[in-house]
Amino acid sequence: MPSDREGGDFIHYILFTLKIMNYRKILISSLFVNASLLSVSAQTLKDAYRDYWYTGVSVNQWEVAAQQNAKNEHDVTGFVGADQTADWAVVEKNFNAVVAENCMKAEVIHPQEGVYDFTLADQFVEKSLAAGMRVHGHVLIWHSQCPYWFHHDANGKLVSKEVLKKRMKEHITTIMAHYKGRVSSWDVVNEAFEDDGSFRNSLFYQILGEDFIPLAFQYAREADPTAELYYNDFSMNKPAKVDGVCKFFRPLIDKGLPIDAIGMQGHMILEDGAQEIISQYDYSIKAIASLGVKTFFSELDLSVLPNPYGFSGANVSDRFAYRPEVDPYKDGVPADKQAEIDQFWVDFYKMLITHKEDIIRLNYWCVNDGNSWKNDFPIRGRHDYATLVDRNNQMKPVVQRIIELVQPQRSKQEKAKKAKKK
Ligand code: 9MR
Repeated sequence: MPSDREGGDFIHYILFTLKIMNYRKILISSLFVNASLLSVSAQTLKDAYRDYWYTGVSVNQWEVAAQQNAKNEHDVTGFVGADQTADWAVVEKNFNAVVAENCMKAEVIHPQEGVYDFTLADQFVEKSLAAGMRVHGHVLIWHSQCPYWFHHDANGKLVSKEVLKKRMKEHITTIMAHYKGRVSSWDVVNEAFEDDGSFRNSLFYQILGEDFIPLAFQYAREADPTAELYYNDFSMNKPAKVDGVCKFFRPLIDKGLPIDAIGMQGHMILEDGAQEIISQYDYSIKAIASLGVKTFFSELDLSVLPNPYGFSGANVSDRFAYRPEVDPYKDGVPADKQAEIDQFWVDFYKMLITHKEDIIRLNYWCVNDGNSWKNDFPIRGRHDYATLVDRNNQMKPVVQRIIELVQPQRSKQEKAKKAKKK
């Protein structure tokens, strides 16, 4: 029998042991909680939506490789790029598909007749494939960033139908053959329509009429029968535009046009009205799906800045003058505005989720707010917040809310409670 003192010590010992056990329990459960919280917050956009669609992003040449040589010091628009290779970690971690922002456009890759320069595009494709990403090709036939030689003869006259067909076929075949088996899908034709649904009066249209579109798809299918082939345009939230595009493609698709999807760029402007944008895209997705092809968003971003000129679309030639009043968030976005932006993304994703079966890919345009083209378009030198990644390469908090939309797991609080009880 232990003495009183011994008995007291014994009780202390028991209490002490229980306490330790309790601490251990708390420690173990808190480790458990932290681990589960970690696993929730470590979830990435690409992983959360893996069973829904590809989550992609465009990358520029300075994100792919630090450019040393003078030839690559500026892009085709004169923008001087600094070394942005640090962005690549964000790309690899959060996205599983990529597209080149500029270096696969005709002006870069095929600057003169018969002269191809795959230098930048090859760097981009090799690095992306090595990182296990799906590579999308942008773009084969597009009126913009298309070199002068493509449509003109030596005397500066527009070429004949036959010459343009030959040039288109050679251009498409050479580029697609070069990337056969490596580039999974292509924007075969880009931006052939105006916002009212009529044809854009591009040089392709002036020379070949609307035939340039089915011809391009035919050449592309012949060049690489394994690649997916897409049409792609901006302002596809506008009913008149999507209706015009669908009206043109429906009979062609019915007759067997080799096309896999019709894409929407998705350059959005918050000032247009969150609910309006969302319900318009809801309509557009249904309209495209009714043709029997898939859809995708190829260039998603959301401008949160004022739109005093009532601008819409993504015509790169549209520019307006800078005024301080149109650049209100130089030092950051106020909390109420941020809440509105976040709610937009959540509601937009909720709508997209209902169309899971029809969407191939959600592709963001530019990796982060800092290098987004929206800072310079349509007004140069503004501070926009158009992407889901901030200027320090951090995913914004709203991304976690977007992830939780498709996470069937319990909420963090429920998880923590359960773990405590164990
Ligand atoms: O983001 C691209 C920007 O760096 C270029 O200066 C611009 C030149 O045309 O093209 C931008 O990308 C466009 C894309 O290729 C097609 N849709 C509209 C995009 C924004 O203009």
